[in-house]
Amino acid sequence: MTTSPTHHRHLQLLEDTEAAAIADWIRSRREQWTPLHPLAPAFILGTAAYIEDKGQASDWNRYAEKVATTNPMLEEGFGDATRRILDAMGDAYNATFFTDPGFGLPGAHIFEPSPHFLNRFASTHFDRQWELLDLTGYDGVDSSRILSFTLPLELPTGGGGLLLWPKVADPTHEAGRGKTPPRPEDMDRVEVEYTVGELVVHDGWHLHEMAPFRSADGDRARITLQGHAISCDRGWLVHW
Ligand SMILES: O=C(O)CCC(=O)C(=O)O
Repeated sequence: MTTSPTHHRHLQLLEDTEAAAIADWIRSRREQWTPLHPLAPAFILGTAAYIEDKGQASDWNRYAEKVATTNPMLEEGFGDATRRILDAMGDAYNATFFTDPGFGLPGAHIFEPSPHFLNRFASTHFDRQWELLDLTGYDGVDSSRILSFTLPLELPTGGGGLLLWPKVADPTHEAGRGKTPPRPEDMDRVEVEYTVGELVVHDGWHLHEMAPFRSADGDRARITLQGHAISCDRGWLVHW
């Protein structure tokens, strides 16, 4: 395990063959992928609050309904890997990590090779998904303690990574609810290199962004498992 000034950690989790088997299963569920963009081949599998919930009261019901359908599917496809993520994070942070059937399980981001992804294409953001969830059932929710994690299962030609800045969110900054904070200077930016099967965990209050593709060649996609966690009295509630 390594740490850095941006407080990210790498935790070895899956063998290449295990990661490839999950990526193949995700591909086999293509008809259940949700497109993220009208033109670019970007998709998710699962239910992510940042997509379903734009802060309207009715959005919460839609999120909950979709979670009830997708959670059993994700459990069938890679429930064991999700449990291994929770166990590894539990060991690394010496705490309990748990899921709630009412919240989206960690799901998959899928980006197929395309020139669309050669330039910076993703939002620069802090992870404020927890603001979109109904956390009233939990005591001691501490939004200053959040974590985000990504498990690469397949990486495109040239690899993949995460752009991460030492900049920590100003709690008064209205960066949530779909607004992208202004892009900071790139000078102090770190590019975290992803490795298939190695979980990257970071404090979601550090500004970050998916790194662009380095090549649009080849047929390997960027397929990752993605999730977030927020601290409460019971431990760390994992959600997407
Ligand atoms: O896929 C990645 O590298 C990071 C994704 C991310 O930042 C997010 O889903 O909040």
